[in-house]
Amino acid sequence: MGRIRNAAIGDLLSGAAAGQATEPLGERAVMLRGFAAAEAPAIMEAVQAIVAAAPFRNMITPGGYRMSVAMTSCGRVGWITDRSGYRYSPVDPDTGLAWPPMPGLFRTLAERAAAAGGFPDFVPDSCLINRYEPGARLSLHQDKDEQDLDAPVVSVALGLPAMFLFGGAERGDRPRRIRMESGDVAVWGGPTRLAFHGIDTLADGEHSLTGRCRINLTFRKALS
Ligand code: MD3
Ligand code: FE
Repeated sequence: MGRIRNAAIGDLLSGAAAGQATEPLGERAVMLRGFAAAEAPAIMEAVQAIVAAAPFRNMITPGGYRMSVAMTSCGRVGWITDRSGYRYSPVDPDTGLAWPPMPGLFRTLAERAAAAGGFPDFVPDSCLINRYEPGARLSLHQDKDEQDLDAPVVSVALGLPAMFLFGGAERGDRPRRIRMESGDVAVWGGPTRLAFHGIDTLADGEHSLTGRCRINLTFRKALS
């Protein structure tokens, strides 16, 4: 059976019936295995177009460290960090221009995933695009720069696999290690929205979709 026919069946059936595993991660948080697999090549093409207008860059933390993860954004605002702090900005500080608009493909994927995870009203206004090369990592942190913490975060993994570190409400809570693979989508809401989390050092490898890197999209409602 061809790729197009499989995608059509995937559109008609709900996750479980389509053979996609749904794993609970916490209260109001789920992992949708393979939810974005069929769309992954189209997502990567859209990422390339965004990166042509708003290149990946390794930003500086308020503490003065250069992040090993390279980032860019699309949507009404993008997440940035520099010596003065973390925040959302309507302008890309590297180009002085508005961030590229969020592609319809991105928005509908994020909204479908949020609905499948129990958040039917989610409308993202920002998509942070992270690029991990081998050796890059993201240390444990909370996402709390958004104005609306009742909205979930939807994350989409592409390319090389990574170990997601999923901690608790306190930085010192020992994190669980959850492998994320290309096409996996996670929805983080409710009390889990403020859990500490990070990505362990990316192992070297090669992926047919992305080459020698991992790309992660996180969709947020940053503005109220
Ligand atoms: C759990 N990104 O950009 S996405 C980030 O793979 C970030 O690039 C990671 O953490 C990445 O801030 C992980 C998964 C994720 C995103 C937000 C969360 C997990 C979350 C918010 C609360 C709890
Ligand atoms: Fe985060």
